[in-house]
Amino acid sequence: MLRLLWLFAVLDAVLLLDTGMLFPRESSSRELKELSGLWVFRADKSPNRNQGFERAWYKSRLGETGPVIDMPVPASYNDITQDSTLRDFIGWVWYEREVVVPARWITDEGTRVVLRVGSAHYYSVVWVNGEKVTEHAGGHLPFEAEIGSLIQKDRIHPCRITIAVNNTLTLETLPPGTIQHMNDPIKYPDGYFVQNTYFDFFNYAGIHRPVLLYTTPKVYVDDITVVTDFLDNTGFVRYQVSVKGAATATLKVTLMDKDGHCVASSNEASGVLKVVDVKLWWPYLMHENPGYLYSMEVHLMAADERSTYEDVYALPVGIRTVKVTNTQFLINNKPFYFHGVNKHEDSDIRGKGLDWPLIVKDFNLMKWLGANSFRTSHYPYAEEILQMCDRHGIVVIDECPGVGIKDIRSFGNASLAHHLDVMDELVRRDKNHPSVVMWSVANEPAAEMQPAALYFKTLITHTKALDPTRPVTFITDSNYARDKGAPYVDVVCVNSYFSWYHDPGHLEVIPIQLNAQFENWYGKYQKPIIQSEYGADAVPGLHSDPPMMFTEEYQNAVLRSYHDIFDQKRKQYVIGELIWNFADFMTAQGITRVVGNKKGIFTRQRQPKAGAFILKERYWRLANETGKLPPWTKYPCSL
Ligand code: BDP
Repeated sequence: MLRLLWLFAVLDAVLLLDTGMLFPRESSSRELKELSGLWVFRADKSPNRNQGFERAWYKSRLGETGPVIDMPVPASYNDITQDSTLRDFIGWVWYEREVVVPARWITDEGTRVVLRVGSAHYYSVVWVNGEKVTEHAGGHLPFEAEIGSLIQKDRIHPCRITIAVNNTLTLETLPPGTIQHMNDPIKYPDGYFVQNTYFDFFNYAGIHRPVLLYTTPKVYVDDITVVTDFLDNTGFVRYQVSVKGAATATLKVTLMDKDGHCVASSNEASGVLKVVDVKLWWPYLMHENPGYLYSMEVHLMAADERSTYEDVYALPVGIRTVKVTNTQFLINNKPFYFHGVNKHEDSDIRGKGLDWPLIVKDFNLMKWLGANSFRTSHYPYAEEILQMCDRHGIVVIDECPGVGIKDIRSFGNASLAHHLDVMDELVRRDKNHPSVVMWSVANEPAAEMQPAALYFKTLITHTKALDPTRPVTFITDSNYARDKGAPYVDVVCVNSYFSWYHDPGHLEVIPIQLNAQFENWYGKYQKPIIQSEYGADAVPGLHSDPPMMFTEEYQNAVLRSYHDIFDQKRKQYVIGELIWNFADFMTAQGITRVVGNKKGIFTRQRQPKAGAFILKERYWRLANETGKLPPWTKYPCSL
């Protein structure tokens, strides 16, 4: 009973968000039209970058306003051409695509047509047939607009979608940045400016995730929230369905197992589904059948004087619990040790654009490595990736784009308000993923600054109120003065680069410094600790023995030395280790980066460096000790 009351209480909190952002799925009542492929593109290279707005480029075909080029969507635009001014462009770029919309979508008055952008960096304005339909601040997260009435106005021509995207970062965006104007005529051309950022990845821009049109009936399932629990063999799925378009509707909610058998059902908009002989959602390498998903099928029926409406939406549901004690991270009440990676959405040519071959390759590599988890450093990843995690049992620390918050002016009210909005959007999008076990509100902010204490207290408290079912963390570096968020988090996540940024070349300092790091943080906060980043750059093919910085041997030595201390502390309160980084990735140009960051254990093209084999051996050994290997794995023969 207490358990059910708790489920009710937390669900109400999750529902603080009032409009849904369900992933668009086809069903018997919903159609979908992907607009991936070639779009028409033009960068606004006018001195003030504002010509597109001054001359209203959205009013006619983009090709009529000036020279245009082909641009793939989804993809970053930066690496598509040979033009360095486009690679390094700052300002507005314009995308356009004409779409033939099925006649029925237009003539059927009971149909809603929605335009959805998976993500665009960073500020977007969208027009349909020359009329503005929405704008959105921030990359990495989806936004939508209902466009049915606009496409009805012009039934003859194809529907013209124009999206202007601006990658300029300010002190109040996430991540923050500044524009610096260089006014010295002896050094710089007239009107010269640069974008300064305080994070270590290339500031890719463009439309990064699929754009699509989808339909729902006029009365539709707007959102679903699930919170799960279990007791002995019984699973509980507390759910809430929110309906839009009518005051009343009849609902039928059915939970199906993997074989399509109904295991529980209800006719209420909210309630608890009881699942006997529950199959829990388990992480990869913790159970022989990881990533078990039920399907919650919501069937809505409604009627008004004109018509009847029927909507069907199927949500994958994994039943699992997450809890944190002061020394452990528990999934389904069993200790879970994160042996995983930090990633980036980053690859040759497409930059941060969603790319299925890359996604599947990365999952294969993570499984090969024996990784059971990753952190979405340093921003929310595509929903398609989280769906893969749900299905494969890869555990996720879901991070918002609060990276590079280094300037005191980025702790002001406007920044905080935006940061809270972004957390709202992130939780709304990802709340139902069983793979997501923790929220990360920021990476390495300059939290020693005085306003940071209140900023992070507000941010973390807000996030916990949004979702009391998941722990919250923020990622700190090894500087203890930056602990302002630590009193409020559930898990302390620390990044450190001993023998790299501190005492470069001195491998011998790692044991003493890493040991002190753990003892200090645990001593002060008595919270479990994840080593959320550690590593060293290795230029593939560069060798030296004794090891020197930037060689594969040095990267190996750093990993081994960290691992020795992890092995001592994981018996106590260290609950995870995430290598920085899974793969090499592109950064801004600078004197510490040789065509990008080389801390990957895989190259950017996903080939292993020597360090990958060290990690692979370790992760499989850890899995053998702490988890349960699925029957199909052949450890240790697979090493
Ligand atoms: C860490 C940052 C990460 C960087 C890494 C590095 O969190 O984004 O890429 O350092 O310098 O402090 O390699």
